[in-house]
Amino acid sequence: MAFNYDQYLRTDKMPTLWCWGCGDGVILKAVIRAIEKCGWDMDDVCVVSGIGCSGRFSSYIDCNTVHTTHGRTIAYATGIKLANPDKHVIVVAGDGDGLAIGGNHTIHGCRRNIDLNFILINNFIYGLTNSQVSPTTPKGMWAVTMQYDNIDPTFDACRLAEGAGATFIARESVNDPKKLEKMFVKGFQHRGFSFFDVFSNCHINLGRKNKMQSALANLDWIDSITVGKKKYDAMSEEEREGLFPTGILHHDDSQIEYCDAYDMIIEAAQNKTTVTKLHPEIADATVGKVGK
Ligand SMILES: Cc1ncc(C[n+]2csc(CCOP(=O)(O)OP(=O)(O)O)c2C)c(N)n1
Repeated sequence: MAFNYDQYLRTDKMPTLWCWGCGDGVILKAVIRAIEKCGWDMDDVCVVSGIGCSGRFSSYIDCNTVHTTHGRTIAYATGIKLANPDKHVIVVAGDGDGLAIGGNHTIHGCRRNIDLNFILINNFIYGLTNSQVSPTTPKGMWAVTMQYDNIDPTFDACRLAEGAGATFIARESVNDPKKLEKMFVKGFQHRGFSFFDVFSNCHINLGRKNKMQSALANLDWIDSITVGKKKYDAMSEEEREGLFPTGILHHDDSQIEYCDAYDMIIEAAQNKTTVTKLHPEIADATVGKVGK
């Protein structure tokens, strides 16, 4: 039987404002299927999105939603999650939203390991505002603000997330909706910060002067720069040039989740003591022998 998306969508908002052939709809459907696979009740799900084409995500999915300010998704989502630790919070941001104006929040969300599901819709450009360069626009591509081609180095968001401390990191593209769905299921079930770098097409604004004006041409290009992690790991440094590994890139269940850590503060305050006295294991080795 065909999957019934309607029960998860605000059908009165259809058709979407996304351009014809946009990958954002593929991601929306994969998220819905993953929610269904996880058995989550939509009343227990909160989707927080930023500003941009990707920001429309929260308008279309029928659950608790917040359409926040540009670059501030993680700040809002952190408050929502801390106040409602039993709810499932999904954050959606574009590459401009999540890595440029909101880059600092992304770093600290990863570092705190708060149980958020952060979906970076990475279309390599500022889509909504018509083709300004973003942190992930590849070096050498044209953008409205890089009329002579982009001179900024190509950026791997997953490596940033790993360096910052995210405990689940995965990448897939809209070329493979099944893999996308599976990735979301795994990450949604992970307790901690899940970082999904989803490569999507924007043939209208990325493609128009980069020789991929059709969705298919843009998707072909995405295909040409992605390779499964296993294959990637077996490649030499030279072979890896210009390629991004896909699949689950990092998964660590050993780190404390931020809401759990925050509970320790409440416990310490109620007992008029400190977190490190109650839970010495929480202190980092760098605390050393400060004589507390
Ligand atoms: C504080 C602030 N600065 C700038 C803007 C203008 N603005 C709206 S969307 C956007 C960028 C969107 O690009 P991205 O985050 O990559 O999302 P996409 O549209 O590609 O999904 C910008 C700069 C804004 N709305 N608010």
